[in-house]
Amino acid sequence: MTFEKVTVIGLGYIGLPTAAMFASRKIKVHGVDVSQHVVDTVNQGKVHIVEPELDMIVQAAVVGGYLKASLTAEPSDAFLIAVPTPFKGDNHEPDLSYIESSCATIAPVLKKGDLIILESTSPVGTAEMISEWIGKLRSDLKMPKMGQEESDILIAYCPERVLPGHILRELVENDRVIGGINSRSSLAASELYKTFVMGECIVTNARTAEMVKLTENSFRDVNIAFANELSIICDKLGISVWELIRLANRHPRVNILQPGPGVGGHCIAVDPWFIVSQSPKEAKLIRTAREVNDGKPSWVIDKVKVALADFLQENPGKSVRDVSIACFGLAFKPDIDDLRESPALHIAKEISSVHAGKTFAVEPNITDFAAKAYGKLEFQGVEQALDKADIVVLLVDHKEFKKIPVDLLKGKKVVDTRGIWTQ
Ligand code: SAJ
Repeated sequence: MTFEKVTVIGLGYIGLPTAAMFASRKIKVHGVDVSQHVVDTVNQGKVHIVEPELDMIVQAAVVGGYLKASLTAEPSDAFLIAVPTPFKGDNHEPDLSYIESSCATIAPVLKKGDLIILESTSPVGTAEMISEWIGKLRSDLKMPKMGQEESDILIAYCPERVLPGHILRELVENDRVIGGINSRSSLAASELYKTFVMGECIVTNARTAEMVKLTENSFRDVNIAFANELSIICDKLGISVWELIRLANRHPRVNILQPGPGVGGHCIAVDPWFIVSQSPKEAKLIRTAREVNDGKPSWVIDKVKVALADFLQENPGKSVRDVSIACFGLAFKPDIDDLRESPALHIAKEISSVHAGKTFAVEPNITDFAAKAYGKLEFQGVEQALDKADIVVLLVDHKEFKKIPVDLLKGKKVVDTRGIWTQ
């Protein structure tokens, strides 16, 4: 199968870099997004997200005439869907409305032989739902079914697995899991990815590929929950969790992850719920891990309250209003500016809303503070915050914070959720 033109639906953290990779291999790419701002930005050869080197490759693709964007789809040989799949409601059910509307966008321009690839993290069975949704809109096309080779349209689920901050390298180097509804779909999707993927393209069926993606992120969530639970137990027992993990990891078959203030981002804090909502009775461990990680921010806030009470007891002349608390880091992980589902942001905002004195926030990766709502938080640089704060709360292990000499923390109460100052 030859691919002269590919349409990418959703020009976000995954869709845009993937579109740019195809374009860099001289495949014509048509990008589609619901946001006029995103469409305009891409057509100017610019990017609307922070990701190393993405700006250069997008600019080259647009200037070379290989990438353009619009609000609507155009006839193509392949359609790649990379739209968000958040969860909704108290039961954390996956919200597939963006995928369904992507199907409505591409249905009118589909023709016999076209390939549809879904990259969005999705519950098991979503590729088959795409087949049904499009089948209802295009009764003239024979849509694929699991176990049947004959179809006019090919559909595969191929999860993205790249790490934000390393997306362009990982897009090329990572192995890809390719899950076609039938084997012709898998073969076609494999051929398309091989235009830029240097890793192995491993073929399976759509359902297994969907579960692989959910499993990868749940594996990490469960392992982080183990570390977070240990940190709470160790705190109670007066043991340094950092030393404990270092020592336990000397065992050749033990590899414990690091505790923190909770789990953030749009993937690991979300995807395990897709397994839980589909198999609520069976997914006991996965649900508990989510609950442990989601409960960690409240535990950190309680630690800050204890630090405040201790400080006031040691400084009887002072009232709560006189005490300044500095929160170091707001992003969901080190050295990025991404605030999505960030436990650090949640903790800092919560402290600022309940604390009668000043609450400072230090976030070296964000400069445009005015553009976002941060409650009562007051932004400060590293030095000013250290100078003014009585209580210091380390929430993200950004490189700038690792350099702070521990001497500068003398006389302050420290709540270090990452173990960079207090090992
Ligand atoms: N975290 C810890 N302790 C650790 C490791 C991570 O508390 O030892 C926290 C981080 O601080 C952060 C959260 O977990 O709040 C998630 O960070 P991460 O670096 O583990 O993962 P993400 O969300 O940036 O990217 C993940 C990756 N998945 C896996 O590693 C299995 C990435 O490969 C996926 O492509 C991405 O999710 C996705 O899009 O699904």
